[in-house]
Amino acid sequence: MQSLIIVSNRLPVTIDKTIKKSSGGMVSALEGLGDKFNIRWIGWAGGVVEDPEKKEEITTELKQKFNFSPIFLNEGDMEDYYTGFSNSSLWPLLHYMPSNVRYEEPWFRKYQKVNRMFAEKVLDQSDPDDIVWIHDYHLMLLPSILRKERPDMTIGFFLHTPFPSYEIFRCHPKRKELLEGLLGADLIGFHTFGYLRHFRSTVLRILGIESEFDHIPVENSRCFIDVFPIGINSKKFQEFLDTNAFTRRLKALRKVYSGKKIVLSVERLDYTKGIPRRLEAIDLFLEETGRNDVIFLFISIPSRQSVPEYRELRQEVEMKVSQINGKHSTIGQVPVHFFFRSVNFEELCALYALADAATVTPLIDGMNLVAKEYIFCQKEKSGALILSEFAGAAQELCQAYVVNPYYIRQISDTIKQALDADEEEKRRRLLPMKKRVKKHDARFWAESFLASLTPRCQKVPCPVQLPGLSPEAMTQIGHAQRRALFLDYDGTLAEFKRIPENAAPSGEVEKILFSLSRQNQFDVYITSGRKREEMDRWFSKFGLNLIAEQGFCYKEKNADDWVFITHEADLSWKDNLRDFLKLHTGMTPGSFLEEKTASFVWHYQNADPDFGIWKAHQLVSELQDMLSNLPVKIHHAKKNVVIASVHANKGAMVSHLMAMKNYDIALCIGDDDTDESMFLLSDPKTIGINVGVGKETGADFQYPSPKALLSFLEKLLEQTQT
Ligand code: GDG
Repeated sequence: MQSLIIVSNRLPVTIDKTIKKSSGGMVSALEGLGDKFNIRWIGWAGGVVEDPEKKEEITTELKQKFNFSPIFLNEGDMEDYYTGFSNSSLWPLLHYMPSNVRYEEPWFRKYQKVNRMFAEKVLDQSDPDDIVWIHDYHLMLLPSILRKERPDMTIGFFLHTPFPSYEIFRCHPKRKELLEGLLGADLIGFHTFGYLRHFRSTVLRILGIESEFDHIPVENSRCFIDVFPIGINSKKFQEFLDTNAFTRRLKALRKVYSGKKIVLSVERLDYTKGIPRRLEAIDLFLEETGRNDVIFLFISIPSRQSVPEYRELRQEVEMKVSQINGKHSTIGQVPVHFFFRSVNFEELCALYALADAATVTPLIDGMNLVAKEYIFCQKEKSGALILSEFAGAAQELCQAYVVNPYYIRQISDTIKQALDADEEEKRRRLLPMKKRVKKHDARFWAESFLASLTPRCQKVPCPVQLPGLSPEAMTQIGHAQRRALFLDYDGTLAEFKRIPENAAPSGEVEKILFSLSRQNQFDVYITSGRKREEMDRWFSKFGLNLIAEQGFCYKEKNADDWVFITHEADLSWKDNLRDFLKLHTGMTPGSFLEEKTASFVWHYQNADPDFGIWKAHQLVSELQDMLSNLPVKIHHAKKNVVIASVHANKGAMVSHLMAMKNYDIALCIGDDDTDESMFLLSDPKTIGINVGVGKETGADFQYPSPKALLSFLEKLLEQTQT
């Protein structure tokens, strides 16, 4: 059976005198998958255990009882990795609260260290074919650490919190490292499309990687992104709702609160949950309605009390509760019942079933399971769910009473509306939500995530539309006497660089260029859009033929001078266009204009990515109108727009040289729009090879990346050697 390794910050256990399994949604969702997978779970056991014997004991028991493998953190790890980096830095960042974000350098070092500890454990506990599913913001570096060690590993990552907009995420000092860490996964799951959308735009703006609609290209592979809203452990709730114990408990609670309307709040005491504003709304409600038959029941679970913001929040909330009660209590009626503790599962179910309304008004929340659990537990009556539009759950529970958690009057009015609504109205809202919550439960969530993860990770190194060079083409090349190789540079031989000057040949590229200069099987032409001077500066040392300015001129390897393809090109359009292009450049900060003998190139790789592409489309559309009757071609290439004389054409130059030199075969290799003129030549003696993925091309064959092309070239030289 296939093994599934779940990795999360905490193991779902409480270790006291005995070890007990705790039962969150995730535990039960995964338990249900036991028939499909052999499940192992890796995570922190909680607390600090120093004694090696005790560690050994816990490890053995966890393994035997539950197939869990514990990570042990020391005091320092706990403070820096958990309380510090995870809860005081990442949590507020991911929840749009940059003013609460604190950052200390040692915290990140510990976060790296603990992520590595998790990686070691995963590597130690897994076989190459296992599936690894990592959970949440505590382990954002883990996917890439694992990927480095095991390039073929199947790795999924699910983020349980929101992913904020780029403007927020960019505030974090380690934004780049965090994103790079995540991109080691094969699949990243989010609760909502909004979070996915923010993630894509953040990756574009911080890492400069443009994503496809469903994946982000990463080196030679793809990191898929998709939406999987988590659900509740419906089986467990249903089982309890069907018992007599539940009926008894509900009856008892009804007796206690007889004659009262109950409005319930259940959450960890966290500043994301919108508790102070909700209390203000309650204050307003009580003031305006004067009702003394409504009880607001707060179950506030103590959380992260070692973080100062949480201690302050507790004080603020307790103060507000006492003010409201001081103001609105009457004999026999205290409006806010505040419990700073958790209740057991049975009590929780009974409270859900009892409450006439639930107020779930977080300022922001990844999903919020309480909202779904409340809906599920409505059995005999129809309770009203008052739900923040900023909880992920609001995307699914559209029939709830949706409120803006910052709009106190609206919350107050909605409580009134919900309590006054008749049974039919409440049922009309409840039933479709109940149906959805029941069907899309935690098991459904886990199954759909894994169903997406497994087929996508078939270890295909890189997706290409076209195959690499065929054996027949290789034979054709082998038989040819006079062979030419037209080789584009940027994006083909060398990876595309944000700053064009930084793409000078080095390392592997330099090595292959020297190999090409030493061989005599092919006449090699470096076929670029770059200027003549730059070509001379970068390539003269290799002793190769050069073609510059998109095919407008060439220089043979031993020659001193450049030869132009024609002296009759009409270039007068350039004078009319120059000022227009300069104006366009000025209006697009970060862009720049390059002028060549027979062309202009407007580069926007350093402009704001969205604005740059928008201005490029605008430019192309305006130029098409302006230049329609002139001998000019417009190419929207990679992060640039080329406006070139029709004579600056790589295809035309290839034809010219083929005829002049009588080649029997020519391999034309390139990656962008300006190379298509070579691929579209109808001469059967040319073979087109495109470098890239997912793009329409007229080439015959394809390699996914410059790296893949370099290996192909090495092989080509070997195989054509006589
Ligand atoms: C994170 C994201 C996302 C609460 N009080 C008691 C109690 N609970 C249980 C509830 C519910 C769970 O705790 C709380 O889940 P939430 O989803 O509301 O919130 P977080 O813990 O912050 O979870 C969140 C979630 O991950 C899943 O992806 O929805 O957005 O922040 O299941 O029932 N359980 C018991 N007693 C209590 O007093 N027994």
